[in-house]
Amino acid sequence: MHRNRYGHALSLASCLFAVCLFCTEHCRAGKPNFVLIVADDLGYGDVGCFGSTVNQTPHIDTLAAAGVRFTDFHSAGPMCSPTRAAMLTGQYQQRFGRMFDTAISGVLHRDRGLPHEAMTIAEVLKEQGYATACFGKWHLGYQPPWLPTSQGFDVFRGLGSGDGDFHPHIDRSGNEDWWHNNKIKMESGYTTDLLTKFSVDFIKEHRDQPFFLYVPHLAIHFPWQGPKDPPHREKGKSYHDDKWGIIPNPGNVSPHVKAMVESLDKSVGEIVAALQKWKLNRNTLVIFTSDNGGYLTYGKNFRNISSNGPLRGQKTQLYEGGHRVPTIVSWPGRIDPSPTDETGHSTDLLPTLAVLAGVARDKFKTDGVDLSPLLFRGEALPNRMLFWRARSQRAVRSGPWKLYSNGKHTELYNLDNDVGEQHSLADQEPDLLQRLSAAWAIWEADVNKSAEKYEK
Ligand SMILES: [Ca+2]
Repeated sequence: MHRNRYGHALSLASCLFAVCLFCTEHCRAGKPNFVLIVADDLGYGDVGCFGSTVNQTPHIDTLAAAGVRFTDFHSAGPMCSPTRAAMLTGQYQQRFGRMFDTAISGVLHRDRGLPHEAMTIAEVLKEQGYATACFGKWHLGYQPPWLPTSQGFDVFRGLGSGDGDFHPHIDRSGNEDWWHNNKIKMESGYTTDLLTKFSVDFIKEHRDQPFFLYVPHLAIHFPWQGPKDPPHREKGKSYHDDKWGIIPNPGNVSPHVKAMVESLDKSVGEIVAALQKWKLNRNTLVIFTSDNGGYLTYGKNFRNISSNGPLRGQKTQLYEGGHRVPTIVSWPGRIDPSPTDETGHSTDLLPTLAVLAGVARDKFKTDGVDLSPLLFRGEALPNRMLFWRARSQRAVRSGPWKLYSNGKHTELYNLDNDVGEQHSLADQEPDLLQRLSAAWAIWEADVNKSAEKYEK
């Protein structure tokens, strides 16, 4: 399973000297920029470099070819808000309360959000002098004071909710949902294109200082609308029971998703081109990932939506299809191009960026690990267990082993030879099953203790 790791290490050896020299020079000269592009509901098999034969994604494929393509990277949750909370704080989202076991609701949680004392990547980097921007879907709070400007971002443009219409930017409750910092500022344009324009402008404006650009795209979340699909929602109407867009053939959503994926790919290309135009690409780490797996089906009618490749399950589930996500880390000239099968996790991003920005390890909390030794030297990541909880579902990962439970029965898979989770070995490996279950219980007690103050 680890052949890539060692191959990666060997190929890096020849340029280690250059990297070290760079680090020395770099630390004198300044700090790297970070661009974190997060697709929404993008399945493991939705882009070309991860096996899609339906969607054309030349720019994402080029990014992958020039960087490290993670074949075993995992979102911290199988839905939007949970992963975003973990990714931005570097901690398991369950530490902030059970509200983050699932997507936060525009009906139930309108006056709540990610706790203000949670330290985000933006806050960590802002203390290092970074300019910070969030252009996209927040979904960690629906309105002030729960928007990105309260979590370390200098500027926020985009959606507070989880699924605005891609054209009129109306959320599923019928509210206008297009913000500029803490005020609604409606703008016309296709969501993906607007976010791209903001990103390209931000790069230009901040080209002379270190920046953290967070681009949490709405694509490819529903409403399933490509750039040429019609608007769906009107202000003042509720779309809780009719939220997916205008789909003439619900049995085949794929053409709409294809248009969304290809628009997303164009956005990645334009952001990378802006970095190249301003000669920032060799001083910028670009991360591309997804917040959870794709939907294959939705409700009774919608079929043929996303692809999770060979993986079982889909968004909302703790089978691999719900949380193994296409992830790429690129830094031309600094990171050796290579795929890796090392196991990464949403919580790894904060420690990685913090360390690269020169933050002392005792200055931030994290449940993740710094990916730098893997990215720059091809070293294996430390052995660890990873844990998931989504309401009654739970999962544990340790090496190749994956425990899955839906609250009623428990399954055990060896992902090295059964990535599709088809053959449970729970009966053959009772001791291992018990060990993983016990570890999960210890983990849950730990995160629940952290969450106590938020559950009152
Ligand atoms: Ca999502």
